[in-house]
Amino acid sequence: MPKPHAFSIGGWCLVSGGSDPFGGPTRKLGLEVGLEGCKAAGIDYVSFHDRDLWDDDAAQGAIDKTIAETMKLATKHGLKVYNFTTNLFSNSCFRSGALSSPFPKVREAAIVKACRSMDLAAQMGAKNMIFWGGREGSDGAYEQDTGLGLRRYMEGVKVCIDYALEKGYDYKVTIEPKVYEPRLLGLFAGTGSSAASAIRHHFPGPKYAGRVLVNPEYPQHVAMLGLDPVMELGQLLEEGMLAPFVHFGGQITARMDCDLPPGIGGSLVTDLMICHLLHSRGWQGIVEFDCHPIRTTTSGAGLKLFLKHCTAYWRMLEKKVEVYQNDPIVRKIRAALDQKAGSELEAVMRASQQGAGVVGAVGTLTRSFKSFEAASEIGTDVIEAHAYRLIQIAAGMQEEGALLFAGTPWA
Ligand code: GLT
Ligand code: MN
Repeated sequence: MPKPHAFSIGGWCLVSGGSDPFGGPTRKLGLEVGLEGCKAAGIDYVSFHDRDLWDDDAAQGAIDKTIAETMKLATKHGLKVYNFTTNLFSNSCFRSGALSSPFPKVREAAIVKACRSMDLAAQMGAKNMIFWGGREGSDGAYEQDTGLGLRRYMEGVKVCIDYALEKGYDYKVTIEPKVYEPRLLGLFAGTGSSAASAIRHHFPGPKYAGRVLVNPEYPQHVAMLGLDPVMELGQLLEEGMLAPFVHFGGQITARMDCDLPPGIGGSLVTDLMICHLLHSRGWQGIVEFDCHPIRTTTSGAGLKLFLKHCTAYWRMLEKKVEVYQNDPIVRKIRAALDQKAGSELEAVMRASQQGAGVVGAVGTLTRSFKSFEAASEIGTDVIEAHAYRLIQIAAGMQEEGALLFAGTPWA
């Protein structure tokens, strides 16, 4: 049985009123309604932006009071604060970008705000600081060299990390990639792989090792581009760049960020494989829901049902992961897909790892190689069989579905 993941949710999701560009809120629920629903749903953590809690120009006294009230409320409902994030996108001063704006006055404002958050998040006991660069990009005017823009963004994040380290805070700092929206052309470091590459380039050396990571939002921020999150997730896990949490929700492919309840609009097979990959890699992080009920849900009861759905959905995926791991048909399919390499190939790979003897090893391999025609004769039908079995497991039809495999090597 895979070890179940713990859950968190964005506080902004709990108070989301369901507005869209064509209409205002359809529900007005105070934070406490959502917090109350979290415990019942099995959610242990909640996260905030600075601007969810206080106005950007609020005085320190007012901020301290809000922190005390929020912490009291969270504790009352058995919740801890997990992530904190600076809203560097809503204030109109950030219309040209924030840490990456071409205008130095705006970059100053962003640094002041983000460093202030570093202090306030510590007061709330947050573990990670999320940087989502909602305005770090362009609306299509190519107003600055895009490499310079990305560099400014990363250098701004670095100032905030250096500030936190000097103050003795031990946050993990995460970049949350999204390709576009609200900026129309694109955001800097817009995909998981581009964010990972930028982090490696701008945060070299042991001081930042393992501290600056990528927190993806699946499927929303990837599927909105028409891509599949499982592809990117594998890279982040393989390269040790995945944050100790992921954002999760639902998305209709190739739309603006929908933040739908999990499962709505997306692919159950994809969600299952996200959950499977995290478990099979032994990732023990937190699943943070960054999504909200749709606009037709107007009551506190509806919000609480949504919260239960979020956690029940992930638990359902985990049950299906267990079915997948123990399924006899999958085992046979996997055996065909996970074959051990022969000794000549192994010798080539070993030489390459050691950085010596590659020419000799490839020579040996070439001499024992029969023909491309022979290489083409291997059976690869198993790949499609795997997809069929996955669909059956996702649909909960694995018992009836087993009949499909009668007469195949995987029955
Ligand atoms: C915004 C965005 C989310 C991010 C939040 C963190 S802000 O709501 O759409 O995906 O996680 O800053
Ligand atoms: Mn998110």
